[in-house]
Order: sequence, then structure tokens, then C-alpha cells
Amino acid sequence: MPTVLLTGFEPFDGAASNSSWEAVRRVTGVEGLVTAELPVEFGRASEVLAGLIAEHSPDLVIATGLADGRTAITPERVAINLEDARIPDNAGAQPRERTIDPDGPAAYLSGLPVRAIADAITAAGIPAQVSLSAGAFVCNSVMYRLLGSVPEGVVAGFIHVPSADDLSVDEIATGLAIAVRVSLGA
Ligand code: PCA
Repeated sequence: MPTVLLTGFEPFDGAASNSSWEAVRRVTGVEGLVTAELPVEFGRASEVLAGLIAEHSPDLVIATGLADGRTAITPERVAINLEDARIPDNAGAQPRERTIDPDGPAAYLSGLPVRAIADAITAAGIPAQVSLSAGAFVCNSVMYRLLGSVPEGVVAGFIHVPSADDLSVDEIATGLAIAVRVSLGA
């Protein structure tokens, strides 16, 4: 049975909750599922995620985060080698125009079947679209560092989700369960 690591983020920018974690913790019907809430902190979020990967040896890693203003579930196609924060993270850090890894590539492409995921979620009646930008805040940073460090043979990527005002947490959770199933080829 494959092990699946699915993460969401804690609230940030003064919000009371984060739909990514609220949805992740409601995902049902996935065997071998490990879930975790990541801190919204440059660097530390990736350290926590790396620790979870070392601890659980997952076959599939999907990190999720909130993209406020989006109305569809959006598997991210690409992570870029840039941190450029519009607001401080939860530890007060606000990198501007900072390269994540001076020796790394400009970008990494997702290991997830992003098109198939978006199509399958849409077919279930839940809005989904492939996204071409994960931004330049903590989510993009986590995705870039994840793809740059993920062990050989582990499938990994990132999915942004709408706020709970724009799509119900239950629908987001259903969409994420579909994303897991499609990624496992089931
Ligand atoms: N969304 C932010 C960081 C945490 C989250 O849920 C982002 O898109 O970078």
C-alpha cells in the first residue's frame, strides 16, 4: 500500500483559518494517508516537510496552500527559484528578490500529472485548472525546495486551493482526494 503525505498550511496574514489545512484534515477514503500542517515560514516550512518525508518515506507528496482570490483548485505546473514576498511570513521574514538556491535551476516542473488531476476534479463537478504560477511567497518556496530535494522515485508537487468563501472545504477535500487517486494512477 502506498504512503501518501498530504500537507496544508497554518493561517497567515491575520486570517483565522487556512482552507488548505481545513480541507487536508477532512480528506477521507485514502489509504496510507499521512497529513500535516506546515508553518507559513520561509525555510522552516521546508525543513518540517523534509522531516516528515524522512519520517514517513512517502511514495507521493502533495503540499497544498491557499491562493486567496482563486475560485478553482489549481495544481501548480511550475515552481520558480525566487522568493519575493508581498507580506511578511508568520515569523516576520519578508525576502525580496531572493534566489532560493544559487546553484539550482530557474524552475522545476511538478512531478504530478497536473492536467489529468485538473480534468478529473472538473469531471467530478468541482472547479479545477492547471496553474502556471505558484507565486513567489512561501508556497512557491516549499514547492521549489520539495522538487529539488525529493528522493528518487517519489512523486511530488503542489496544489493551491481557493478560500473557503469561494469553494466549500468539503469540495476542496473531495478534490484533493481525487488528486491523490489520479497521482497514484488508481
Ligand atoms: N498560501 C501562501 C502561503 C501559505 C498558504 O496557504 C502562498 O500561496 O504562498
